[in-house]
Amino acid sequence: MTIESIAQKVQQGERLDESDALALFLEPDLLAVGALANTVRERMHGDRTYFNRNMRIEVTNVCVASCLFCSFAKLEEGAPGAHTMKVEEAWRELEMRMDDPPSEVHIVNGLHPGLPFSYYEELLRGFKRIKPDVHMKCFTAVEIHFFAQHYKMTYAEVLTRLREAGLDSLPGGGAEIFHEDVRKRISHDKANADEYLEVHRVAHRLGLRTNATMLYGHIETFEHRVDHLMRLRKLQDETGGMQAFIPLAFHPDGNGMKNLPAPTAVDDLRTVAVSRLVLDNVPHIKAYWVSMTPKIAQLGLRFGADDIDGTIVHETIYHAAGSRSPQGLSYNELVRLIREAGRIPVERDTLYNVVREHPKSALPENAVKVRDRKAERHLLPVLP
Ligand code: V47
Repeated sequence: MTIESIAQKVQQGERLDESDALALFLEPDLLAVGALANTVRERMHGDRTYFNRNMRIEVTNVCVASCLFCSFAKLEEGAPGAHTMKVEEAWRELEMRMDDPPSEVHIVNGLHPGLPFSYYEELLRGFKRIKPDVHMKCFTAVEIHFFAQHYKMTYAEVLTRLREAGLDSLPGGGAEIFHEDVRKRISHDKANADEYLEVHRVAHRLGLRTNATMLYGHIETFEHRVDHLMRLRKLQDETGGMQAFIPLAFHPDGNGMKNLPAPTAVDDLRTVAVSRLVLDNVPHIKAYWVSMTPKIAQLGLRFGADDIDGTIVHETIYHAAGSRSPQGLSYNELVRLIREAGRIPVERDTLYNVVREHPKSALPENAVKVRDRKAERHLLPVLP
């Protein structure tokens, strides 16, 4: 497979196969791969680039699984650093932000063996009491699988009960690398690939949207990445329920693979680009600024990504693993990153309904450079 023959397929809107995908990972000309992905991205979204006002909460880091890449989990309650919030503490995180409220609360947790199922139902209900229109994007497929086993329910029962309590969609975490040769080494004691995909299948059948991820840049090969993308594309052909794909760059600090280097910028950008080209049926590709850094994520907007995630406010999982990205970005910082990439910033809700579309470049850049929150508030009304 040559880049020219792949380019021809892309121009004709033809689907890429495994050997094309592998060739893209091996192609030395990164910019050629990026340009192809950019063509597809602009065909799908033009210059529009999505972001949202969201916040991350991890209510517990107690986890019975022992994933090799995780720097966040503690095996049991009472271990140094283990923490489980009371539901009131978690609600407080949103209450404190009600002067500038997020439209989405994104919750990912450890697999806690000692909490009753009612804890999660109460958690969701409380958030909706505080802000009835907040979108609750909570619990990875791995957590849903754990709930089903632990509380002896089917996936459909777990999802239905959580939806009745306020769950709106599932985040994409927990996918890691699907291939058994890798999965058995990095996360052997949680949902396997088929189980992860089946949870998403059931969620889609129930009308819930989901995201999907891939944790790359550790012990996996490019063949494993291709296999991962192909399994997701197959599921999406079947259900169409996936909204966004998020490649997650491995962070080595403080975990069982700390001797490995983190992926390079070239690998980050290439992985975004190949994801865009292979996942032709997934509407959105996210350059997640926490995992790639805001600077590489910004470049990702020219390599196939059309989304940069959101304000986040306070991220824990990547910061435990050595991320030097900020904990959160302000609304105006996101607008600026997108604008300076020559794109149109579009504030969205979790389901990609447009909240506010900003003009491509309306303010002198030094006006949006101001980081001070008070100063930003002063500037906000100026934005058309
Ligand atoms: O499932 C954990 C990953 C995920 C490390 O759905 C690590 O919109 C790198 O899934 N290095 C949680 N990655 C985050 C996640 C996510 C993020 C942003 C948006 C969305 C979405 C989902 O983080 C975990 C795991 O795959 N992770 N440790 C690490 N050391």
